[in-house]
Amino acid sequence: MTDQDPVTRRDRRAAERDAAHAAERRQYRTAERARASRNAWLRKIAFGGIVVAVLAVGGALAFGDFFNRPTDGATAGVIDVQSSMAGFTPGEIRVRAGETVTLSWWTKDAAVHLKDGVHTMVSPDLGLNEQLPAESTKRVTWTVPNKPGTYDVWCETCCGGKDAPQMHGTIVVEPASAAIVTGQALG
Ligand SMILES: [Cu+2]
Repeated sequence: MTDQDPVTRRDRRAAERDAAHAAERRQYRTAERARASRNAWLRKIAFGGIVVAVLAVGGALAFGDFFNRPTDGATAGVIDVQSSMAGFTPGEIRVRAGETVTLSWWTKDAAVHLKDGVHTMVSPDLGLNEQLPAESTKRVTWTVPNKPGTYDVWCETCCGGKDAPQMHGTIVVEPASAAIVTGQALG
């Protein structure tokens, strides 16, 4: 065994150095690719987050009244009605002739905006003449007269009262028989 030729040793070291540099470059490229794909991911997540935030804010604005409504533990079969400066929400309710319904009627309006400190719900044809104190919730139990048709209901204690179009709502009384036929059809 003889020592390796110095030239061969130099060549071998040069080759090792090249190989090491090549490996470094490969590692660097791999890391670059990983970082690029991570950044793409983060951009997607950030964009998704913005979309979710926008939807959440929009939803909160749209349904704020709904979620913030003072609850009286309203349950199924109870009709939720809000009175405000915009009138009744919903603007139309449907009931059945002869049935007894419960309205969960509420407002967030302060007394200062309301004549005598109340909103009202007036529909002489339907036997309704109710008062709702400011910032309160009240249950109104009402037996719907057996008079199918479409009726006007209004508030006469704010925002111009009966003369103001926005203070009116609609109550549709559906015939009891139609409801029974529908019920049979649905089995
Ligand atoms: Cu009112």
